[in-house]
Amino acid sequence: MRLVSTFLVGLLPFVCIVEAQAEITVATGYSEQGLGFTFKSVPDPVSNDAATDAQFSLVDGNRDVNGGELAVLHDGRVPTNQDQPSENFFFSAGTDGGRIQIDLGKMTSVRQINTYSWHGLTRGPQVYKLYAANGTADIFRPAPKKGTDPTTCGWTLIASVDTRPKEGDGGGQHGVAITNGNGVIGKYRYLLVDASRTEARDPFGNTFFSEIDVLDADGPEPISTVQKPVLKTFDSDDGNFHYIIDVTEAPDLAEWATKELKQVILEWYPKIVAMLPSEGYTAPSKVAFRFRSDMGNIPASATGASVNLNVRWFRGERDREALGSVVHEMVHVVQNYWRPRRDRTFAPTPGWLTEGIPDYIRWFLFEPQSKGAEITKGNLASAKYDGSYRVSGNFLDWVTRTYDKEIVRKLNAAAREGKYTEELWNELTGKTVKELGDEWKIFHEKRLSAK
Ligand SMILES: [Ca+2]
Ligand SMILES: [Zn+2]
Repeated sequence: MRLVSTFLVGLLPFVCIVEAQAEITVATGYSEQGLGFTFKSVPDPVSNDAATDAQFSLVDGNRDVNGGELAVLHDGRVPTNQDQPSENFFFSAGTDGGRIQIDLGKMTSVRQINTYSWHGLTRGPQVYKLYAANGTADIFRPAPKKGTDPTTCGWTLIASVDTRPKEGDGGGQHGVAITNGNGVIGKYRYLLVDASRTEARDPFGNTFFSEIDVLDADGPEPISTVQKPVLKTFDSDDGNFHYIIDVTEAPDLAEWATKELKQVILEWYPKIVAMLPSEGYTAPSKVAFRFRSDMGNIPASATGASVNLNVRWFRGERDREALGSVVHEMVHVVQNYWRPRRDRTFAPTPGWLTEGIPDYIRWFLFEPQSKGAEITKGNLASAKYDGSYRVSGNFLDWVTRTYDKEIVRKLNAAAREGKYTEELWNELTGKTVKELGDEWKIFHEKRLSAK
C-alpha cells in the first residue's frame, strides 16, 4: 500500500508537465456514403476562418495536375460528390505525399484545426502530421523538406492523424478536428501539414484533401457555407441494404425519386445481387444515387457503390428510359469489376460483356415489355454479338434461352474474379463465342424473314 502511494506521488509532477504542455485531441468523423460533411465530433467546414485568407504554399512534393490548386483547400467549399478531383488538392500519383505550409499572416490564437477529405476508395482517408510554429526562433526554417524533422528547426508537433480503417479501403468522407480541451492549441503564425499516402499498393494513395479550416479563438463566429444535401435515405425491409438518393440538385425530381425510383431500387437491387453471386463475394450494402448537373451528355454512370444521375437527362426521361438506366447502373455496382486489385494476373473483362450484362438484365428481365433491345430488319445487318449494350444484351438473352439458363451468372462470376477468357464460352456451351454469334444472327435472320 505504502509502495503504491509513493509511486503515485513520484509520478504526479511528471503528469502535470505533460498536461501543461498540451492535451491535444484528435476527433474524427466518417461517412461512407458522404452525408454532406456532417459529422458528430467534427464541425462543418466554414468559409470565414483564419485559413480563408492565409497563404498556402507547397514545401515539398508535387501537386497532381488532375486536381485543384492549393486554393481549393481554403475556399470554404467542399466537393458535392466523391469523384470531383478539381475540388480537391492531392499529391501526384505514385508519390508519397508532401508538405504544405500555411502562413496565417500574423500570430493567431489557434483554437481548432479541421481537415476534410472525400474519395470513394483509398484516397479518402487522411494520414498526416501537423506542426505549428510562431516563426520567431533563430533556428526557424519556414519550409523544411521531407527528411528534415520540423521539430529540429523551430516547429512543434501538434498532432499525428491517421483516419484509415482497420479493414477496407476507407472510401468516403473523412473529417478531422484537432483541439486542445476547451483552450487554444497555441499562439502560432505557421502551420505545416506533412501528408503521407494512405497506401502504396497502387499509385492512387494520395488523399483527396477538400478543405482545411483554422479557427482563431479571437476570430468571428464560424459560418458554415456548406450546402446541406437533401437526402432521402431508406433501407430494405430485411435491413440488409441501405440506400441514399441525393436530390439536392434536382428538387423537382424528389417526389418521383421517392416514389418510383425508390420502388425500383428496393425491388431490383437485392434481385440483381441475388442474380450475380460469386464465391466469397459480398455486393455493396450501401448504395448512393446522386442527381448531378455536371455530367455533360452522360445520362447515368456508376463508380464503386455510387450511381450518378444526370439531372437534365432524368428530367426528360423520367417517364421513359430513366428507371431502366438506373437498373443498368445498379448492375455495374453489383458487378464490381473495378475493385482495386493487387493481383496483376487479373484478366480484364471486354467492354461489350461488361455493358452487355447490365443491358440484358435491364431489357429482358426488368422491362421486357418495352422491347428496347430487339433485333429488327433495320439493325440486323450491323448486329454483332460484341456490339455492346443492348445488342450484346440480346445475344446474352438468346444464349441464355438456347444453351444455358445460368450463363450470365457464370460469366459474371468469372469476370468479377478476373478469370474471364473466350475459352469459357466453349466450356459452357461447346461452341466458340464467334460460332454462337453466327448462330444467333442466323436465328434472327430466319425469324425476320419468316414474318
Ligand atoms: Ca475547398
Ligand atoms: Zn454501363
